[in-house]
Formats: sequence, C-alpha cells, structure tokens
Amino acid sequence: MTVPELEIHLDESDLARSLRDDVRAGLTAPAKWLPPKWFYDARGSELFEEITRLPEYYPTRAERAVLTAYATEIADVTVAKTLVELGSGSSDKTRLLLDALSRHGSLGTFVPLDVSAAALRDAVAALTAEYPNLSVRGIVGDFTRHLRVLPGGATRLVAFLGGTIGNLLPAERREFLTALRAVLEPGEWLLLGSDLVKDERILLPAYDDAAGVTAEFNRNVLRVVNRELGASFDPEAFDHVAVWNPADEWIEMRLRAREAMRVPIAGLDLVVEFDEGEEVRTEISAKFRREGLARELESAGFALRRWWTDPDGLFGVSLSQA
Ligand code: AVJ
Repeated sequence: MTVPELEIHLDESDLARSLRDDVRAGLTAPAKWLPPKWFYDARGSELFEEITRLPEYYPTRAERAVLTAYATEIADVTVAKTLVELGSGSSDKTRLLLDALSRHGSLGTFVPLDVSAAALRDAVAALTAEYPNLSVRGIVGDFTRHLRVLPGGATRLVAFLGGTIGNLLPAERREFLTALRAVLEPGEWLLLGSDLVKDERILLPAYDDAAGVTAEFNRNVLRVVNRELGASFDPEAFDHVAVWNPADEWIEMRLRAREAMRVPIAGLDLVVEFDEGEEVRTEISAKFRREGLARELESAGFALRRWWTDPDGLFGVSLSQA
C-alpha cells in the first residue's frame, strides 16, 4: 500500500507540549487528574480495540447495531457529499456509513480527523484502497482545537461516534458543540453517538471487565507518561478503579496508589507525591438521556432530526442539523 499524505495540524512537538502541560497541570492539582486522550498510543489503541470485543463492553456493538439498521436512512436524509469523522481511530464503523452514502451516490469525500498520525495513516491507506471512487483526506488534528480546518464547500455530515463526546466535561461539551455548529453551514449535519444512562450493573462491568483489559488500558497512561516524559511510575503500584457518579451521570476511571510514593518525572523536573490510596482521575465517560442531549444540541444551535437506539436501548445515535 502507498503511504498516504496527511494534512498535519498537530505535529510531534505540539503533542509533546500539550502532554507536558496536561501532566504538569493534572498531577500538581489538589485532586489529581490526567486527560483520557493520552491513553491512545499504539498499545493503548490496541487495548481499546480489545475492550470493544469484551462481553461486558456493550457500546461498540450497540452503536454498530444502530448504524447497521439506519445507515441507509442517514444517507437518504442527509444526502451528504462529504463525510467527516472526528476522532476516527480505525474508522471501523465508518464503513457502514461510507457504504450507505456511496450506494446513495452523493458521497465524494471522506475526511477522517484524528490526533494519531499513525492510526490515521493506516485507516486512510485501507479506505483509499477499498473505496477507489472516494477522495480520502486525512487530517491530523484535535477535534477540540482544529474544527476550522475542515474542508467545506459540499454538504457535510460530521460523525462523532463511539460515545467519545462523553469524555468531555459538560462545559467542554458545550464549547465543542458550539464551535462545531459555528463551522457548519446551515443545513449541514451532525451524527452523534452517545452512551445512555442505565443500570449500574450494566455500566460498571463495562468499565471494569473480568479479564482486566480496561485496567491495563487505564494503567497504560502511566506507561505513556514514563516513555514520553521520562517518568518513573510503576503502573503495577496503581489499582484500576471504576465508579458510577450518579449526580453527574458519568463513569469515572481512576488509578489508586496502593502505597505512599514519590514519583520523579524527569522531563518536567517534577516529583509527584502520592498518599496511600490517593487517586488520579483518568477519564469521565458521561452517559446521556434523550431529553438532556436534545437540550444540549439545541442550545448549541442544532435541530434534532432523528434519534435511534439499539433494540436494548443501551446506546443512542442522534442526527441533528445545523
Ligand atoms: C471510546 C472514549 C467512548 O468512554 O467508553 C473504554 C473509552 N474507556 N473503556 C468510553 C473507554 C474505558 C470509551 N470511548
């Protein structure tokens, strides 16, 4: 396969700088945190793929069921000429949309945007080969910062799938939806996948699986910080914790120090102290209700046109228009 050209809006030095800023801010805060976007190096992306195949992790299967059932309707309603995918990763479920939009005959361009140049390069190479009539334009960027660089000119459908919107805090979510609305022309589309509020007995195991894959995924952020910033974390000295926060209706993943320790981070010239039992919040994964999400979309300037769930009502996909 030929190596595709990518449009780079985020290079290695931008990434290195934002990792440094995030780790310094998060690990010197009174309540420690790290942003979830740093899970996804090559190993983290593999672990996430493994998570999507776990019996406990329903969101990927449920969202795929929705897209399988409604991709044709999505193509008929939107008549999109360009499909944009934010945080595309391996662009796996996207094929359902690409197939439906190609069958419909309207689609000319696919624009996957992802922070990981490596993941994007693989996805673009594979999709270019699979869809020879499609122009595939990969953009390396961060969906919270680079929406303005999205190519326009032909009716766009922006897909933001997987429930990744749930990784944003409510204020960040509002900012993101408003910024996205601002770069879209009236009449353009947002296809949003969002995991739904449900019984804790289903939610918690999805983030704390019996095989321990999610625990390894969670600890992987410490490996990333070790490698990129010369830190000396012992990932095994941290327990994986997943809790349901009923007031905010989100899952929190945390890493809990098994014992008191001091961890040097050479690249930041910083030593981070942990008490025994102290936790670092590594991810929130918000769960939604139809009404709340409709309100958020509408206050950002979108009109909700369709709402679908899988047969078990686990996962929601909304189609909104700018
Ligand atoms: C891909 C970000 C939506 O929040 O469910 C999986 C990531 N974290 N298991 C999610 C994840 C723990 C996932 N998202």
